[in-house]
Amino acid sequence: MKAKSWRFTALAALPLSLWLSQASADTTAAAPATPPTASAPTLTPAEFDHARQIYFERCAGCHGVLRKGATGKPLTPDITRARGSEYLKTFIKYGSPAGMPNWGTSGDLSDTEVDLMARYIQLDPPTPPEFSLADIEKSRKNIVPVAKRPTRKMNQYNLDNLFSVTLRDAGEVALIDGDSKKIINIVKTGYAVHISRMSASGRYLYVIGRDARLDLIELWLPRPDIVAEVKIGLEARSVETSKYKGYEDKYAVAGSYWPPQYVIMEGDTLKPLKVVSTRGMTVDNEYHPEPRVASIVASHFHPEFVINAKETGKIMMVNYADLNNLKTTTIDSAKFLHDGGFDATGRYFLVAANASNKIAVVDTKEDKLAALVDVGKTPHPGRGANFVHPKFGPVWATSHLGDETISLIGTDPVAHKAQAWKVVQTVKGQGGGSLFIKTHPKSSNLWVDTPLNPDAKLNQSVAVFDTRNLEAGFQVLPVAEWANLKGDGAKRVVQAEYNKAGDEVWFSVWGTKDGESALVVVDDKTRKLKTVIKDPRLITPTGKFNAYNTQHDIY
Ligand code: DHE
Repeated sequence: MKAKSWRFTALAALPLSLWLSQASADTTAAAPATPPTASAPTLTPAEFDHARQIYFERCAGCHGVLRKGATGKPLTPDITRARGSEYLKTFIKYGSPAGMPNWGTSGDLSDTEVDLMARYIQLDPPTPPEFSLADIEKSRKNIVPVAKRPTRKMNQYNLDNLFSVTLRDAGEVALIDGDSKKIINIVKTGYAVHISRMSASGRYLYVIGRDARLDLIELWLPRPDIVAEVKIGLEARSVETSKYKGYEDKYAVAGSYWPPQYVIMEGDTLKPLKVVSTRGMTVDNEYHPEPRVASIVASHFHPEFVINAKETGKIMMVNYADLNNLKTTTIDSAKFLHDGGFDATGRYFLVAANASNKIAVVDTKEDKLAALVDVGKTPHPGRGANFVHPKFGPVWATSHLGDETISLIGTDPVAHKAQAWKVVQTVKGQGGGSLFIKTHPKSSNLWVDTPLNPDAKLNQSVAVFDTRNLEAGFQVLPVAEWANLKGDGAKRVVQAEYNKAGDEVWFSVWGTKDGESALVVVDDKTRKLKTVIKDPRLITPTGKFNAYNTQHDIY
């Protein structure tokens, strides 16, 4: 009886904005959760709730909901109890050079919270509820029905050059006119909103939050705004739309971290049509209960989504031509698939299997693995960078979280066959802790950020190479200094994004939630500061998505 009341107290108190929506209240009550065993440290129900919320917000992304590990180490009780509270507290407070953030000394967690988390992770992980198609449908809001939407563009904005900017800690996106640099609208989205993606026609913008709330923004409205919303699970990172000829704007697909599944929806209403679980065997033929859906892209060669299951290393080419008789080609690659992008032709998709230190190359025309390429430590390309190397022809590049290198992979199996799917050159950047690399077909600059490098000098600046002469090394631009933010908190420079013309490049200067942040626009040709966009509403900007470049996979 005692255990039961513990269980219901803990689950019922969970904030709706996190794991559960209103619509899934029934699912909550039925959710299985494992109470702590006698030998584990004890937590009050209130402490348990607080710890679970912190775990969801800070830890689950790397260690997994069931704590089986991925980018971060496994944290199951057999491991954590053997380590003991003092060891765990030190690790959580100070972090590690291998990539564990210093949650205590960074000020993100208080000493009491560090102590709480050290005890929490020695308990059995609670299993969150499942989320069915009915739960998804119950959560859906048809805010502006299709019949009431405009039939043509009702504003004067140059929508091709619109930027959708993630305001991470505000749970919002800022829609910014790339021409005037003025904020068009700030739209309330999901918790710690993650990415934005465009529909094939450029009319719709899709935004997904970590809490799996998916918002559909209609760009034709006099002031672009949300017209539909749905919760596709309890935790998510990815969304994409159908781009194959004849299916433009027809479907959206979103992948969730929990439950491990993907959902295909109507593109204009977000009505869920099909939910498919990703649970199953890894490429090493072991069962995994939580293969989270990482990146998703839309094929240009077939009516297919390319869906990457992180823990299993399986890449699923899901054909959406007939949802009732769903055909899926499953490609074995390498474990811990994360982020990636197309080569310049749009035929090959290159995705980081980050903790395997590999890039998997998928031929989306033949639906086959073209290669598995060994690169540096923990590749993290974002969507990567395509350019023509003076010696090796077309290449795609990734930087790394775990070392300072940038790997260049040949992508032309016809005219540069000997170089195709091989690392043709490795250059050294400023340091490890890189998350995103970027160039543009009209530019010869290659930008490499280092926001997770512990050295403030590195995480507050960006390195830029000349793709025509990589041997010459890089120039460092003091982007955070240019932003001239008030206060001493973090000022991480993150994710370069080009405008449509490819003649200017935008950076986020990611400040603290309560402090100042900014967007810094650099002239691509001169590499000089063009302008700083500041506004009290720009809270913790991180990812930026130029409508045209995102719609056409230009990077
Ligand atoms: Fe991301 C892309 C997952 C932390 C900013 N991030 C992605 C994708 C995945 C992912 C699966 C690919 C989506 C796609 O293409 O369909 N990210 C995760 C995590 O699991 C992780 C490591 C931990 C977590 O708890 O979420 C994580 N990501 C972050 C951040 O802390 C970043 C830097 C800031 C933020 O806003 O949260 C961040 N992730 C981004 C951005 C992209 C992204 C900007 C898209 C890059 C692009 O150019 O497309």
